[in-house]
Amino acid sequence: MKMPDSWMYNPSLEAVSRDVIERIQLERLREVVHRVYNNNYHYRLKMKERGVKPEDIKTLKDIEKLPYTTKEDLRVTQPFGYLVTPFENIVEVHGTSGTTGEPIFVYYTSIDIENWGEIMARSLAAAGLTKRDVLQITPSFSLFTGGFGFYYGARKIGATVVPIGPGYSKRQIYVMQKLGTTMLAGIANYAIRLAEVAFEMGVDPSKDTKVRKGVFGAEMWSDSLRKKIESIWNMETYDIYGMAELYGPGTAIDCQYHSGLHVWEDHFVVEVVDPRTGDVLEPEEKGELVFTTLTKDAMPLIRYRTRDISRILDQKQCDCGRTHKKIDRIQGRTDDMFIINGVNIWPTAVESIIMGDPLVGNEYQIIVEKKPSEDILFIRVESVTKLSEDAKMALAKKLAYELRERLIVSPIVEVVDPGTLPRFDGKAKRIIIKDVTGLK
Ligand code: DLL
Repeated sequence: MKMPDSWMYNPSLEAVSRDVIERIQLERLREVVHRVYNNNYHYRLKMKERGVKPEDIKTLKDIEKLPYTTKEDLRVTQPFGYLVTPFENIVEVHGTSGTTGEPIFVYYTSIDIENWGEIMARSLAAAGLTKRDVLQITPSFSLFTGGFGFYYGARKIGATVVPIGPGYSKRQIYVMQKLGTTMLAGIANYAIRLAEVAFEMGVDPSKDTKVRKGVFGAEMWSDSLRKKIESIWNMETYDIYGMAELYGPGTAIDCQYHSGLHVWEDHFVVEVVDPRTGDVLEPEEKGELVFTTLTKDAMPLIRYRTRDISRILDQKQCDCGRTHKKIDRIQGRTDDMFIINGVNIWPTAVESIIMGDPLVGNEYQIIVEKKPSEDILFIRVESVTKLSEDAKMALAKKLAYELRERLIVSPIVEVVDPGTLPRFDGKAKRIIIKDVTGLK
């Protein structure tokens, strides 16, 4: 059977009418709220404090009566605080990447592994993975959810899985060429790293490999970086979103129309709230993503505050036929915004501007120096090829001008040679905050 470039793994649920989706959501929401109330001390306590009982959830809108759950709630009750099933039912454990502190453990029963595989299979099918594809999985198979998430989904589709994990970039290129990898899965920034290594080996990724599709996520990646990856590899890219607390990758992905990421709504209820006040926002309004899990078995989460910034797109039928709501690409995190002399700056905004310049290479660094008198923003960027000192100065001046015009900050920009700045096999660490106020 010939499968189209992009197809639905489970059309009876992916293209179902909105009425049915919402009916499924309400039924599952009521069930999960009863479950956590009856089986988890912390949820029961929080709901009692808020004066809400499971019976009060009569419509989907009633979700707003429920208390939020935060990363801090999970952290202070580690390791087992939010489990709602006996530990003997747990078949797998993963953890958050710990970018905001200590890793938080998350737990899976065999039902969870099945559901995670389902949403990942739907996501990979949306990106066009079929059983004839060779999928090279570059995130690690570890407490990090990246490797296993892609694995469970690809196994359901029956694609040929190459579970290589991160690093050993030369070997990645070798394997990719020998096995004829057609799809690459990973962290966006690693696609750039791999391309650099390929060129060092005399391999042009756009011509000398069969990789034509990539599924990337796990960190913010701007539209400019995306364009760059697509052109270097001659590939179509798909943006996959997820987090350990919500199974892992697979909460949402864009379809072939690339106009937002479909959230698998029979598994999650998505809301967007004002990160400061917690007020629920309307579609199109930008704020913090909040998810309620509808099918998680071991560790369901009610109104989980992700700290990720996005918006729910105004509901319109997508041309792909999927009826599940779409969110915008992630713009940043509530905790990675930094403030320069009172102006709020999102790293994505900086990345979009610098990566949009054709003379800028693959890496950059943002250094914020907080002094008692003022904050100074340094931006170091690599040029795409080695430049003369004069050309470096000219590029730095141009970028500083662009950043000042668009972000209302006055950064000091330095252009350095290609290959000078640090590379990362996992999530990139490009922002350095130096506090020299003496206040900390
Ligand atoms: O990063 C899961 C994942 C693996 C997603 C592979 C996609 C691909 P955590 O380590 O728990 O889980 O980190 C979750 O990563 O809250 C976001 O801030 C960020 N993130 C994940 N996907 C995206 C994306 C995995 N597509 C945190 N765009 C989340 C931007 C993303 N940020």
